[in-house]
Amino acid sequence: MTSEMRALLEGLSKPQKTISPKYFYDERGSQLFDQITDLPEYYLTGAELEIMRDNVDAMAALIGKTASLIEFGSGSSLKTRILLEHLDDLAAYVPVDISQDHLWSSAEKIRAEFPGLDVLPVVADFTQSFALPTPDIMPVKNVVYFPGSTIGNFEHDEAVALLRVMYEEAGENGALLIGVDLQKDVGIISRAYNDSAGVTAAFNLNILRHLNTNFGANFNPDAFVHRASYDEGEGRIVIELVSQKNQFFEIGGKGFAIADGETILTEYSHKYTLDGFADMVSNVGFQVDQVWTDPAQLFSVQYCTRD
Ligand code: AVJ
Repeated sequence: MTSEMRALLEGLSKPQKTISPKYFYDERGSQLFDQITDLPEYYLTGAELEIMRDNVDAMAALIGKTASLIEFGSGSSLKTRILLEHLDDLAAYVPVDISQDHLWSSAEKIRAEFPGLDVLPVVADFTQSFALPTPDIMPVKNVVYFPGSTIGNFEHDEAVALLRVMYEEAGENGALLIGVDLQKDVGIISRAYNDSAGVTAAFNLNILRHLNTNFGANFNPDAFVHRASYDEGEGRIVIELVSQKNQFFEIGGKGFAIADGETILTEYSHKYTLDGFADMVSNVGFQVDQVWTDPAQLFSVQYCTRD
């Protein structure tokens, strides 16, 4: 049995059955996520893009000349392009992703769009430290870029562990540029994960189809419904699949029972206060130097340096 299957079975064997959000992103799931980012209720992407467009000159000034930009993720987003367009003297651009196919195809696109940019993709699981490539030009500093509020998927301890990896990869006089979704009116947050077109529900249910197709599971997706609820105490959206009856499923040669109303947890999406986020990064030795928000203060992009 692969270690991946072992981890899947472990998650489904917990009292709170769990499937990692990384299983959202098969081909169909990635398409559905793209649709989510265009939904009127899903404010995150629009707000972050607005922040990037309005403040990219200030960001470029802080990043400075001859830096190496290390993106945690494959770098296929428009946000990355906005940044690269305004950083014309990078020593290198280093996208880091576990999925080699996705990483290489998006690196090729970036190379075609930015001739002269030294694009050095690294295949790695960025939750563990990894070796950085050596660009032809010696970087003045490393700036880790982590857009999209993906930090929100991680529980507090895991988020701190990931920030510690970023701190190490940034190195001396390095920095972190990170997108962080903010706490706000619960109705706004809740609607972003319960859209009226049902795209988020389809995205959530697709995780079961993905496990059926690629991991030999036999879930009945029609017997589950999407639920996204905001936990005010924890400051996070909890995304689950709710079983609509007592039923069984199998995966990796193991059988599971799930009761009517019982859930499978598929994702957390943490929302931060500015103070809460500053506190968290200070645990690993970062300090927040600059915070940009959209006018409605829905979302933030933050520049942190090693103190
Ligand atoms: C890509 C993790 C930032 O938490 O908002 C969107 C994923 N899940 N709708 C988020 C997601 C459901 C998204 N992140």
